[in-house]
Amino acid sequence: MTTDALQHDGTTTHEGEPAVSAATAAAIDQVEAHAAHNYHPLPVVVEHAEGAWVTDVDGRRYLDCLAAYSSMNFGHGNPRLLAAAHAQLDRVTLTSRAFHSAALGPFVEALAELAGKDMVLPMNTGAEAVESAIKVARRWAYQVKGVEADRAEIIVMEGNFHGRTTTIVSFSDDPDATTGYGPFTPGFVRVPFGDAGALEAAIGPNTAAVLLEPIQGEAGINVPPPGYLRAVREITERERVLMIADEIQSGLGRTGATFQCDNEGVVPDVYLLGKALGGGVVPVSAVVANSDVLGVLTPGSHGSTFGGNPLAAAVGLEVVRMLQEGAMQARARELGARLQEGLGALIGHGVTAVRGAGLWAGIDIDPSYGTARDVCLRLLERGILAKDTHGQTVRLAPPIVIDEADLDMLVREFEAALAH
Ligand code: IF1
Repeated sequence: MTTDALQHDGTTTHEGEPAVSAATAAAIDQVEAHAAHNYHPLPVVVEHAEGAWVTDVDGRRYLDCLAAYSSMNFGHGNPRLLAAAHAQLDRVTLTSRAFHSAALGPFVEALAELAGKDMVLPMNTGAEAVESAIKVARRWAYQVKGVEADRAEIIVMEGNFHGRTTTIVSFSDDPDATTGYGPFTPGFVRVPFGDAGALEAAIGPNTAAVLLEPIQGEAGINVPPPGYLRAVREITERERVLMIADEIQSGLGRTGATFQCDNEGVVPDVYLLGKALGGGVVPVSAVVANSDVLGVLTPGSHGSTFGGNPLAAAVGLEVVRMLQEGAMQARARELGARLQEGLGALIGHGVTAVRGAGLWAGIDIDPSYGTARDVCLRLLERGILAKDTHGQTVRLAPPIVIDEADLDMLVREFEAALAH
């Protein structure tokens, strides 16, 4: 339970955090009393949201600069996505894959076409897409490449984040993600992110795939050196190793392209998609590849109760249709350039580095100005929602629908929050 001190103005303070209203404190206490403490959220309780803005239980508005870790690329309450969801709600929402549903075919056909591939495995969460890709890569290694049974290896990156399941954290190098969860799944080799030579040296006869984020999100919006992704593509092609791009956070317009791989002129063997694929309305994820890879899945060899459900398919189809138009990608490019320029001017004035692509930025805070969480708390006071990662980095990923005036206000308030 939290330690509340009721202030004279009716606000309460949670240890070490800014004063909040009684309504906010009550909501926080209720969650703290009954939900697992696997998060330490900022002291704000959202009740309504529209576009790039959210409103808390006291009616106070905040600019959402996290977008649910890039799930809300198309804005809260996107009219096209809600219309698609509302229409499907009145038809059928779930059949399981034991039967066909009319909504699945149009979605998987459109998504495959968007990715330039010919097959889709529809799942629900990002971690499920990653787990499914690990199983597909292993089965492909045994059945197509001819790797000895149970010997397949998948090369992953130092600093990776691909989800929270036991197999995925098996190859994490983040103690917060791994401590106390062993024993771990074998068959993974970790190499430094951005080092093509190390990757090449790690490939052996049992290597099935390389799994990587084109830009590492949780690690702090780490952009690899120019040409790195191209080198990964060339090496994996030559060594007959699957290149699996986890675009769950970097994809679907966030970096100013349909996929971050597009920005590097790279086409991976497998795309992993999630988050914004469901438009922030329902969980939708997918493994997208050609049938020479996904064809290793046969009836009964993989599945999911909700994977490819009609409601998910209807929303996912509308997301794909929006991306096929290209306006979201173009907007992320234009606004992203404006954001990077504005943030770049803060280097040497409380900011030590700015990284990112499109409308996605990682800003390293000079420790003499506080921690990233300190800056996020100051931004909260100023009506901006942002999230820190790994101590000194603030990540910004507003919905792509944010308008220019709000983006400029964001940069001004970020500068002011540094000066606290
Ligand atoms: C949390 C982080 C981001 C992802 C990539 C797969 C997944 C994620 C590149 C799994 C999920 C989420 C998970 C959420 C917070 C957020 C996160 F801080 F955890 F690391 F975005 F960076 N691949 N990322 O970023 O997708 O199963 O969650 O749908 O776990 O705290 P999921």
